Amino acid sequence: MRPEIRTWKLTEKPFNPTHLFHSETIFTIGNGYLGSRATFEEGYPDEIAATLLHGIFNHHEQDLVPDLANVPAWFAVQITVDGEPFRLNEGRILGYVRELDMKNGILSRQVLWQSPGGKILRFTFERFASMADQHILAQQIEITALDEVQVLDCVLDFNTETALNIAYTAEGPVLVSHWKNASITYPAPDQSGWQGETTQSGYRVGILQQVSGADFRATESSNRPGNRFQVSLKPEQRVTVTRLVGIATSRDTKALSPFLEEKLGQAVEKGYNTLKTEHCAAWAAIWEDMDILIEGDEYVQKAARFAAYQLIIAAPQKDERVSIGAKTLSGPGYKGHVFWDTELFMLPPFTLTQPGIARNLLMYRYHNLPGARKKAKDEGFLGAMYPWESTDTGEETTPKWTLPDKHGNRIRIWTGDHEQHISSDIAYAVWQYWKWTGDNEFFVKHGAEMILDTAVFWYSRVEWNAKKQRYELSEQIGPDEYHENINNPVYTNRMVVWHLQHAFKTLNWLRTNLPEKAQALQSTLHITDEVQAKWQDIIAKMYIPRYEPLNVYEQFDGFFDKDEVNLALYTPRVTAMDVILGHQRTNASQVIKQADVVMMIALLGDELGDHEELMRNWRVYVPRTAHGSSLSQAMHAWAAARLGLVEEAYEHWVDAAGIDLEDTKGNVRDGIHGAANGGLYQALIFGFAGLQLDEKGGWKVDPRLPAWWKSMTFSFYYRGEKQTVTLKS
Ligand code: IFM
Repeated sequence: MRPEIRTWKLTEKPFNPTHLFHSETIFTIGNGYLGSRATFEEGYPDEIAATLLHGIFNHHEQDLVPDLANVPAWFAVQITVDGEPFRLNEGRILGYVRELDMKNGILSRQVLWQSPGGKILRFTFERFASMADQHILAQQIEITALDEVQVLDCVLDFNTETALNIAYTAEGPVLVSHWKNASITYPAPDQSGWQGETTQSGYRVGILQQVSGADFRATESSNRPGNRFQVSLKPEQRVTVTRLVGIATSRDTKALSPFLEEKLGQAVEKGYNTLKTEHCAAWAAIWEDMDILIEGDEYVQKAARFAAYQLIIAAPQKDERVSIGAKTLSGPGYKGHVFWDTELFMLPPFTLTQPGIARNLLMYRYHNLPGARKKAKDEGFLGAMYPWESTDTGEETTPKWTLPDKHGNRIRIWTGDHEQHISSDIAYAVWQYWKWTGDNEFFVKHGAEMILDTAVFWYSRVEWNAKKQRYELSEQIGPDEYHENINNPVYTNRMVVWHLQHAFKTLNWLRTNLPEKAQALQSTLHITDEVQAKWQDIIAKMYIPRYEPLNVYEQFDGFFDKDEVNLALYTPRVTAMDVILGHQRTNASQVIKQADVVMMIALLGDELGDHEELMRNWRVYVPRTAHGSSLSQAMHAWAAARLGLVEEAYEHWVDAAGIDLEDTKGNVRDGIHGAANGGLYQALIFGFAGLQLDEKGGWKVDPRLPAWWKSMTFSFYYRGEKQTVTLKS
């Protein structure tokens, strides 16, 4: 295969049952409305079959927190060949290839299989979630008999048995269903449908299918509605069947059934091939803006496309009430909850290339200001304090406890209480979006309010240390979550200063351009003279910890008093350092979970100091960082590239790419690491290419490309105008 084609494809060949969970995740398809894991059509007992729709959260009574409710597998197929089920663990696999065509968002599998009874058949499965119409799913199955088959029996049904989630109960994980009032319909011999309602939140989801290509009849099953056909096949005879599915929720329409019928009717009228052509055209338009071309490095090229692919399939194109969970829509990890992963990792690539999507993601936070205000109020503060984990209500949904270990011990999770930097992270994303897009309409109506009300929160949150004449923050968690309930995390304290500086810039811009709006916001958000005076004071007197013996920022108060651990001795390592050392010992050590001071370097760069200063910090913090979070290495790649450490940057970038592609952390089964992929994209654009806004109100690049890259080409939008840059090394 030519490299150009190879870099667009993920290929699994031969079948590798030990990698099933990994492959199920990385071969996920989606269209920004839903994500559907690449589990096999015929289904296997241990698979994690998940089709997840944005916004369909439900809080199961047995669980600690809400979850994205898994809907039935829409692509399920039960095939029997002369009475013997087609299964990869029975008979013989004579040939196998699974492929994800990332250019076109199409998943396919070909299997040459011999039944236990000796019949050889060739199966081709293909499916996609239409990027042209988010309510349409499509599948085509081709079965060729190489021996005579008396009865080929095929059932194309909805596997409702897969529509289960894992609930983390006090007794341990159990499988639960989020559905009630399920109804099944068979509108015609070649149609069937399923609808269900989530038990607590009351969302309705419906799927309706039409199958063609054979003489179908309804299965009439009460738990696996579908349609079936039977044929006899002579050697080399082939049967091709097509399934088109309409899918929608009560979030889309009040009249679910008519909506589904209309959608499906339109799809049937177009037919599979036209739908596929439209789907591919929609993908082509996205790649026009989002593809990064890297000549001279096939691995990076493919990994960059993989990262962008995973972001694209998870990003809501039309919905501003949902956002992207940490594990995208590709698995059950973190229950679909939204963290800072979105604003600082996944969103910026869209700010540059698909501003409409970035706007949707920011609007999700805008619509959830009431949840953030509630959280601030509940904790005795003013303004808006965004939750660490967020779902559809915008309220704090971080679980308070981990699952019990084998001795029944649970650990308190403090992030929902103390990881407060997220409010400034969101403000940072709003500001960057505004600066790159020039979307004044968004900024005036929504963005300014988010920046200002979160700044009001900090006004009420910071603590004045009269003895030391400075503002401080106690009981915090910075990006490095190995150290909980610490004081003065430098990342947070410094981001607060950045935040308040930009609250003033926001107010000043409004005062100059829309004085009435400035006035209105000041009045509704209670930004009095006293508040502004204190903001000024905080900017001037916020404590930014330094560690003088090394002349560097101090990650938090007392960080260097903790035990030093030589991380080099703990390599090679697949187990996270907090698991190796245990929770308490890690807490008592200088082992850092993820980019923290380095994260600050990536975001604020030379605002923090000159090259020497940043290098000193880099040299101190990198050897102490265990990369226990997938968010870490891409930020290191970005920061290293800016520091001119190109080879180190490259190593970090490739390690970050391996998190999903090679499953180096061993947890891809739970879903894609959305932040790692967003970080990879940013490390290429902001790190290696050095794209940045310049002081004169334009943009500039400052490339630091690895010597073996022949060129790097990418596009982005600056104030509505598309820019394309080619850099040569
Ligand atoms: O938001 C992250 C955090 O920074 C590290 N732990 C996992 C979270 C979700 O990805």
